[in-house]
Amino acid sequence: MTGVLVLYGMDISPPVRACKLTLRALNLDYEYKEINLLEREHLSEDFLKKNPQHTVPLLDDNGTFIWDSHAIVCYLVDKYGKSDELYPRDLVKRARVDQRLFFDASILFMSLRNVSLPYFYHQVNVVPKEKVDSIKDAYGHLETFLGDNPYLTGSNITLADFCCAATASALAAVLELDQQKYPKVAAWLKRLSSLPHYEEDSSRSLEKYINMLKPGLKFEQ
Ligand SMILES: N[C@@H](CCC(=O)N[C@@H](CS)C(=O)NCC(=O)O)C(=O)O
Repeated sequence: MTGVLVLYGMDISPPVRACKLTLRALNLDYEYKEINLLEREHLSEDFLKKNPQHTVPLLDDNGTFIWDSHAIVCYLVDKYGKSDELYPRDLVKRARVDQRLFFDASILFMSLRNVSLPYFYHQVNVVPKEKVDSIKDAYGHLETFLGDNPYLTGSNITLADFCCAATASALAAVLELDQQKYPKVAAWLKRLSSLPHYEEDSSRSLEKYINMLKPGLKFEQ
């Protein structure tokens, strides 16, 4: 049953891009509703009823509301995937994907949000050194996770790649990826960018995001 899925998002948001990539990979039709965070539309009574945590992305599947991109993408594969390739049912394989998803939620994305949220909502444009260091650490972990594999958990693309790549690519708004230091991360991001429709679902919004954040930031020495 498709067609009843509604994704609420803001196009520049990294976790929204991860959901769009997943919906595309599953070949699902959905309605997209833009929520302008800068206009505080996520704090409206109507949106708060759907998601009291007031974050995007938010999925409405026929009246069931799910938020947090990681919960959304896992739900989509479990419910609508024709195979379990993107989110394996095998417990050990799934645990590896989950580890990377939780890494994205708790480490990778937070290293970005800790800079972007103060900037967009409180006009804090000076980035302290420790916040830049946390981004370097996050890039380093991704480099290690990749090892000799083309994707984050091995030879197949999974939800871990969609979620982590959506965030990792956006980190360039704060700290450009050093290709000499993190060659595997650079090659992995390039590999993902050749997915069909990646431009439409991800690259254009990414460019917009970087242009909104990067020029305004200053760095503590
Ligand atoms: N872990 C969440 C993070 C969601 C998140 O922080 N989204 C940002 C936009 S990128 C947002 O909605 N910010 C508004 C707010 O937190 O009030 C996810 O993966 O969905």
